Amino acid sequence: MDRGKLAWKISVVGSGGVGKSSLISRIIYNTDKASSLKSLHKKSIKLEGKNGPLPVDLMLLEIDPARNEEKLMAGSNAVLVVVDITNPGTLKDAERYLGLVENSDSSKITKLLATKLDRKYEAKIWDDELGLLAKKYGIEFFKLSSKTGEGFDAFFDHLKLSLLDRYYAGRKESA
Ligand SMILES: Nc1nc2c(ncn2[C@@H]2O[C@H](COP(=O)(O)OP(=O)(O)OP(=O)(O)O)[C@@H](O)[C@H]2O)c(=O)[nH]1
Ligand SMILES: [Mg+2]
Repeated sequence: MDRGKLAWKISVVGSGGVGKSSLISRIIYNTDKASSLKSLHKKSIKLEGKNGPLPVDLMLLEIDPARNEEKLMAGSNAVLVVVDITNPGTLKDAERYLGLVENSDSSKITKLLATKLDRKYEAKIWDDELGLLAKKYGIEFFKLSSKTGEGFDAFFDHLKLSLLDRYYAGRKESA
């Protein structure tokens, strides 16, 4: 039986300039160079499903809640909240955005991402602060650079596993 291809929406949430577009480019093209001004991007991947390869389209959407875009998060399968390790104000923003996610409809996959890791010598956000915030919301945090790719594969592999787990857990519930 062909149930059609799966499409999962992933919201990339963060304040102006934290690196949302660069992260999406890293996910889609494996470079940090944004190649278009579209706000919705598609990445076709194959996950290692229980019964063989599971093709999925990831729909990536960039959202800046400071511009009142938070409604766009509705229906997301995953939300990636992004902070810029060189900009401490973005951690405060992230805390507010995590609150928005927590209060919205369902139990989405949520991850806290600290970007611009290639500029770690200018970092103004520390691991213990990231750890505390992540713990408060019961989520994991990752550090990565969209520019160099450092830390990206570990994060993306983890995200794919989380999405797969969620998919099979949901099917069990509805069976
Ligand atoms: N060094 C470094 N610079 C980065 C990284 N990610 C993004 N930048 C830079 O940070 C600036 C903002 O990046 P964007 O990806 O446009 O950020 P954004 O969150 O989409 O910005 P808005 O859409 O304007 O809110 C650009 O100059 C990027 O080149 C990174 O991992 N390392
Ligand atoms: Mg952008």
